[in-house]
Order: sequence, then C-alpha cells, then structure tokens
Amino acid sequence: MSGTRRKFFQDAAILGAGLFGMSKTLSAQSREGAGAGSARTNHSHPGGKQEAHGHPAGRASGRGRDPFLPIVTPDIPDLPYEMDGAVKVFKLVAEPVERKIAPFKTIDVWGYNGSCPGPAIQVQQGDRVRVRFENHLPESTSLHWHGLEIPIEQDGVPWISQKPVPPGATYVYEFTVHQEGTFFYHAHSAMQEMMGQIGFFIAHPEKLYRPRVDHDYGLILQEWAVLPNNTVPNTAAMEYNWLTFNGVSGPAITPMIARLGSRVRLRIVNIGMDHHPIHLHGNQFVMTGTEGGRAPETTWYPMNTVLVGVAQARVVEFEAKYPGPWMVHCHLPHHMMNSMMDLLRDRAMQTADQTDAKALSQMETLAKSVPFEHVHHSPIAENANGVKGFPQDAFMEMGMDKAVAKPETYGLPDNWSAGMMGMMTMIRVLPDKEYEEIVARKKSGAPAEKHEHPHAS
Ligand SMILES: [Cu+2]
Repeated sequence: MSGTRRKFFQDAAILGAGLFGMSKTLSAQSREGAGAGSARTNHSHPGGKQEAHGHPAGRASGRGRDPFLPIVTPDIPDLPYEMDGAVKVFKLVAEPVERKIAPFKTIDVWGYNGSCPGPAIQVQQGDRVRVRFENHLPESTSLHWHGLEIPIEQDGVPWISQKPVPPGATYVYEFTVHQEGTFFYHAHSAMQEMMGQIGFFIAHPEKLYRPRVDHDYGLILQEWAVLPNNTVPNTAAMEYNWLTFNGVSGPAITPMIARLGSRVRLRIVNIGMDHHPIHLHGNQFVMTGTEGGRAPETTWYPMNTVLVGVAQARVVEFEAKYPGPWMVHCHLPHHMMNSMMDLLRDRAMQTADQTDAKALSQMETLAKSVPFEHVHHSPIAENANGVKGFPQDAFMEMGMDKAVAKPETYGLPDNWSAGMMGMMTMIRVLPDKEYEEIVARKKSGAPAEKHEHPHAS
C-alpha cells in the first residue's frame, strides 16, 4: 500500500472518531445504531468500526487531545458509557454467564454484563471515570483496577481498601486516569478470577502513539478445567482442558482481519495459572508496550513469540506486509487442543487397532450427535497401526467450518477449522478487494459462504 493510501485510511479513521466527537447527539446516535459502539451488537461487527465508523469512545474532549482509534476485542462487546458533565459513567454488573466456548461446549462461568470476559472499557488518558458497579453474584466481590495509579480507596481489595460489595449491592468507583496503556479490571478474589471475572480497561493516550496503527486488537487469555459432562469450571484445578482467547476456543474465535499494507497492534492480557508464549506466524513484531504502558522505541526488537505471563499485558505491533491467514496461538502444545472428552460422553471410542474407514465412520457417528456437520481427518498410512506410538494427531482434527462460519471466515480454505484448537486464532491479512468484501459482509449481516465438500476430498 502506498504511503498516501495508508494515510487516507488513517485519516478516515481519525476523522470518523472526530466527527462523532463533535456533538453528543451524534455520539448517542452511534451508540443506538446497529453498528459501532453498542455493547449488544458490536461483537458481530468487530472490525468495521476501525476504518469505517466512528466510535463513542473515540471522542476526544478538550485540552488538545487527539481522537483515538478504539480497540476491537473479537467476541467481546464494548461497555457503553454516558456523560455526566465531564465524567464518563459506565455501568458494570457482575453476574453468572453462560459462555459457548465451542460449538459443542457451553460452560457456566461468571463475568460482567452478560459477557465473559467482561465488556471492554475504553477511555482516554485524562478522563474522569465513574463505574457504577452492581453485584448480581451469589457472593461478595469487588473490582480491582489492575495497573492503574488511583487512590487507595478505589483499589478494590476487599477489607483492605473497601468493604466487600455484597450480593445485590451497588458500589461506585470513581477516579481520574492519568496513564495510557493496556489495563484490566478483575475481581480481587482468586477463584472469582478463575471463574472468569476479568475485562479490558484500555486507556488511550492523549497524543496518538507513533507510528500510528490502522488496526488495534485485544485478546484475553484464560484457561478452564471442566470435567466431561460438566459445565462448571473447577477453579481449584492446576491442570486445564479448555483454553480460550476472549472466552472462546479455536476454531470458534472470530478471526482478526487486517488490510494488506496496514500496521496492526495486538494487545494480549493473561489471567490464569499459566504463562502463555503467544506466537505469530509469518511475520516479525515488536513489543511496544506492557501492562505498565507504552515502551520506548529504543527497547523494540524483532520477535515473533511473546511470553505473556500471568497478570501481564503485552502489546505488539507489526506491518501487515504478507497476505494470508496468519496463525496467532499459544505455543504450549497442550494449549493447542480442545477437550474431546465432551464429544465422547459416556461412550468409548477406539482410534487404534482399526481401519481408517472404520475410525472415520466412528467419528462421523459422533459428529452427528453434536451441532457440527463434518469431521475430517488427514490420510494415514496403510500400516499405521503397526507403528509404535500411532495414533498421535491422526484423529484429533475436527473440521466444523459451517458451525463457526461468520463474515470473518469468508474465503478461508475448506476444512480450515480442522486444526484450530484451544488458544488459537488468526490475523487474516487481506488485499483490498478481499478486505472490503468481508467488511461489506459484516455490515450487511450476510451469512458466510456455506459450501459442501465430500469427506473424500
Ligand atoms: Cu498457553
């Protein structure tokens, strides 16, 4: 992409944000509209608002602050706000949430405002922020603002900085955000954290970071221990069988899209029991920020795997120079799997000591009992059963393209979903035409392309 062309996109994004900032009425309209900024709808249009739409959070108010490009958190909505004078007022409700983490698995977790992780709060450095917090959980809780330099009374630690917020009660947090960066809110109770109680708190800088980015995405890393036939995570577990980005396992995660030639920022936050090495295929990135804010450019160096430790945020940026669906995933092998035990239920399945056709037929029988249509696997050798160690990954693949189809998956190769499991998603770097096609599909609500393909293929 030419420099001029890129500048056009950047200006368009900034202009969009700026326009909405011109009047409160416009801002309110955009919240009510079907597109950007609505907590209920924005997860189905995660990319569109970056280039084409303004965003209520994108408003810069006074004191020479730059309008900002909101982040997009696939599969998690934004938290809307209202202005009370110069104060941004959010309402956050802690409550139990049913979260469909895969087409065949829904778990009972706790989150905020119907979402787990909770909706993303986006503010700007310098903002005065008020959060009306309601506790709809069956036990006491509180909200901690991870990384924010705010008065001790706002720190959200039960008995230390405040009394716990009992069930049914409301508590008001209010503070001024003088920092910029990638922060998060969470319950300050270990098991509630492991039950899902976390959300993004993004403080956009007063002055835009340079170089500017065209896309800004956020992922929250979580892990769950859910026994077969169960829906409630074991929050005391030390081993995990479900790994999620933004509360969804691959391939159900909505892929991120980026225009070829754009600059992409990815913010990753980890809450859980494990540290996750997050790897990007086919590109090098630089780490431009941590949970403490923006890192000076002199500290940037090329890498393609960033270790995101527990309680850390890591922000990376790269130039999207190479077209293709580039994988983004945790590289711990056990975090690149989904639990198949839920498919087996009370049945035993044998994959060894039988023919390829028989194993496939068994997989197909299983597939008919769950809401996805196809199960594929890659070819195996004639003498596979005679080889010690077989099978390893031979029967792990579970293609479910149709079950997870959405505009962002449009145009991916057949059976793309077969190898996508656990903490795994992709950034699709798309030439203009393909990029526009997906943006148009997102706007129109057109279904993703459905295509049939035989097992024999
Ligand atoms: Cu991991």
